[in-house]
Amino acid sequence: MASPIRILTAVPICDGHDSAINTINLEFIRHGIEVIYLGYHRSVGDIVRAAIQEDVRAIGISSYNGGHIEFFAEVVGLLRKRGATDIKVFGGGGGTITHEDAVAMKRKGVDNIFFAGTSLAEMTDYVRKHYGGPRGKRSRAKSPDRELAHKLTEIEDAYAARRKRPTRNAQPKIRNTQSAIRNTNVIGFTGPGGAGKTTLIDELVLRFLNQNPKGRIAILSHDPSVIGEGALLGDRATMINSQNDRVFMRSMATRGQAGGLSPATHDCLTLLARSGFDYVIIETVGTGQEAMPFQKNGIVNQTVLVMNPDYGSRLQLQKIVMLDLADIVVVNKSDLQRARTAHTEIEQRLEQNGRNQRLIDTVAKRHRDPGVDELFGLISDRG
Ligand code: B12
Repeated sequence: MASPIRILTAVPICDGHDSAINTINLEFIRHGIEVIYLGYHRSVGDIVRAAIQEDVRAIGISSYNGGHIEFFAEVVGLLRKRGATDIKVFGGGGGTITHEDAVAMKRKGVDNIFFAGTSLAEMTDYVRKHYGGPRGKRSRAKSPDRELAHKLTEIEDAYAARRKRPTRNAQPKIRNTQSAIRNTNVIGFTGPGGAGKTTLIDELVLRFLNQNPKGRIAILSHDPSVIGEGALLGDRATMINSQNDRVFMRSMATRGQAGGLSPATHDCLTLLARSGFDYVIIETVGTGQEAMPFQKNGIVNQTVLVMNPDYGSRLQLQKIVMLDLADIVVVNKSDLQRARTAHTEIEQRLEQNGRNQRLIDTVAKRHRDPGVDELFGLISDRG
């Protein structure tokens, strides 16, 4: 079986019209496409960086701010500059992009523009027809981001085809891989959906970038999907600080695997851990009580369970396996009313384990939150 088509969608800078792209995303997903949604108000640089790292087949831009001719052309131009001409550009923008504009845009390298009144089925058919065939042979990528992105795709494709093991080409060419892994701090984040894992990670990334002016960080982020079906890979849309050239982020769909990660995760994580990053952060999908996603991934140095104060009664805590396993437990959204009770109840639960696990309260949505500072101190300490 082939991997699902992966595309990236976004709304340009100075544009908050996201209603059309939200509908289109859902239709793409319903038709088996994996959509990495970058969100609105996104710059050319952010879009091209994300598309290269995610190794998508095409970028779909929804534009209503009036600057479409220049914006689309700049996206095409930057892709060319970065050697990523295999990534195509298409889009729409109802009442704002005229037929004459579309002609000019196509002349500048845009594949297609969809006008008001086009049916969702037409757009989906277009994507499947034009971006769904096998990828042609690609020349060797000259930039590190592209090379890494291609190798991650090879690993995912190998698993999708049930070859199980990645191809030899997907193995990283690093002489001393063991010492490369030793120098990389790999941290696993898990927890229920809506606890704020992505926002928390984004705040930690900010602290890392500030503390290490030359350091690089990788994020491997997961969202759920059924095997052979589409998925909304939306973590990038909540990320602000992670839109940075020193951050390599890859979004993965679980492709039918339960437990929070994808069948290809272990190999992708190993590749990232060997690729010279200072930190690799791995984020699971929103997990349930039984999940212990990092048990099989021997290269994760520390595990962080991010909880929402609203987990129900104290009894529920007895059933959450990760409370036994996590090195650090975070009660995020600790500004909520129930957070103090949650802290006390979780503290008592952790005491039963006798493992010296750390418990930290955070408000990840708040800038300069002291709880996030404390968490950053702990994970950078490595233990
Ligand atoms: C809904 C809307 C809003 C909503 C947006 C809600 C939201 N979260 O998206 C609200 C009310 C908030 C809003 C606000 C504003 N809006 Co407004 N808005 C519209 C409106 C009426 C419809 C746009 C829309 O969503 N259409 C529904 C989609 C599904 O259909 P469609 O646009 O026809 O798109 C088709 C294809 O193009 C294709 N398509 C679209 N995108 C993509 C992407 C891909 C990848 C693909 C494959 C296909 C595709 O899908 C559709 C298929 O039929 C348009 C008028 C118009 N007719 O376009 C104005 C319009 C875009 N807005 C306009 C303006 C000026 C504003 C404001 C600046 C107003 C103000 N002064 O505050 C603000 C700016 C908001 C911001 N932060 O950017 C202007 C823009 C003018 C310009 N650029 O020259 C327009 C054109 C209205 C006008 N005639 O003046 N707006």
